[in-house]
Parts: sequence; C-alpha cells; structure tokens
Amino acid sequence: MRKPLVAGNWKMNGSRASVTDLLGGIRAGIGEIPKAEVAVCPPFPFLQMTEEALRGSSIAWGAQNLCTEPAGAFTGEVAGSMIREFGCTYVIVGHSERREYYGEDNQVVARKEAMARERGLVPILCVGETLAQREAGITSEVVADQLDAVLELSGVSAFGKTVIAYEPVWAIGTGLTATPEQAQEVHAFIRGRIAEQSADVAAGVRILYGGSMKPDNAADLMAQPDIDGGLIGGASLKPNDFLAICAAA
Ligand code: 3PY
Repeated sequence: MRKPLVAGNWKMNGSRASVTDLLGGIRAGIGEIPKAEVAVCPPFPFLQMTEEALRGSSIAWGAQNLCTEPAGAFTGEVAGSMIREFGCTYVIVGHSERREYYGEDNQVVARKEAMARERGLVPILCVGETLAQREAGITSEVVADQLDAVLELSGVSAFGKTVIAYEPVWAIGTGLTATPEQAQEVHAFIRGRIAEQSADVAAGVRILYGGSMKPDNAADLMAQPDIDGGLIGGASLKPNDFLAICAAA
C-alpha cells in the first residue's frame, strides 16, 4: 500500500509575514488526514521558520533544490547536509524550472538525486515533457531518459528511497492540467519502466502528479491507480486550497 503524499512547492514566493500566516493556517487546518502524508517546500531562507512552526505536527517539510557537491567552496549553493540540519525530510530535484532556467540536464539532476539520498533526504524527482515534445509524440522517450539517468548512476534501488513527480511542463504555470487519463498513462509508463528492473521497487515507489493541481481536479487525478498524490504549485500558497487538496488525497 502506497501512502499518498501531498507536497507544496512554494517556488520563490513568500515573506516572513506571509510564511507565518501560511504555516499557521496549514497547521491549524490540517486536522486528521489519516491517509495522506503532507509536506511543504518553502524557499531556503524560510526553512528555520518552517521547522519552528511545524515541529511536533504531522506536516513534514523540505527544500526545493540542493547542490550536487558536499559543503565547501561553491559560492551561492546550498548543501544537502545544511538542508538536513533544518529538519527537512524532502528536497525537490529536477523541477522543470531548474531544467529550463538553470540548465540542469538529466545527469546533473541524477547527481542531485543521489546527493539528496546520501545526505538522508528523500528526493522528489521531477520528470515531464514540454508541449513540443508531447506534440511530437515523444513523451515516453523524454521521461524514460530522465528516469534512466538516475537508474544508470544509482541503480533501481534508488527508487526505493525516492518519490517521483510527473509534471508535464505544459501544465506548469499555464493553468492547463493533464486529464486524469493523460496523467495515468504517463504514471503507468513510469512505474513500468522501473518494473523492468524491479517489480518490488516499482510497486512501492510513489509517483505524484504536478502541474496546476487544484481543489477542483485533485480528487479525479488522485483516483487514478498510479497517481499517489500531488506536487502542488500555486494552490499550495493558499491554506484553504492546499488543505482541500490534502483532504482529497
Ligand atoms: C505547478 O503546479 O505549477 C508546479 O510546478 C508544481 O511543482
């Protein structure tokens, strides 16, 4: 049985005041959500506040990126060990915004995935195709390459300790969402790709859907057999919307 995970990707949003309100609102409203695990991923400067606000609650937290290297002379970077020190459980790696704006290719993302696990963090590995790639009919090749980079560097056992998020790039920040059937097709492909190397790992790996998941589409998406929760963008910045998605999981 895979426990669903709903994780908020706050991206580069927030201020001391808004983060205080958001964390307070989520913690106050979370109540009993027995079936789902819930996490938030704020920007680095807010991790300490997040740890203080959520410690002792059922809500986990994580970061949005980490350096491929251990701590040292890498100006402007943040090491996995530092993230871990602030109580993070998760770290997002390979979000399409990192791939697109910061040139992170599949090999860099695979190294981040490995570094996260080495530092005791659970990576949330994002994969997904652009609109042009979907229209060219190469969605599965693109996603396979993204997964294979991790399989080649770390082996299939990595997916025993990693969460995958399928995020079609065309559904990020556009308001477009994959239909439940479109998403399920890719989720099943991802699980199948991992099953080629280990049926047990494939059966256990959680595959989240990300890309404009909202309260009004969350239940239908998460009802699909291979969708194990969501990585939530804009809706994770509004406590009521985020809590409604958590309740749907
Ligand atoms: C979105 O929903 O826009 C996301 O990018 C989630 O990571």
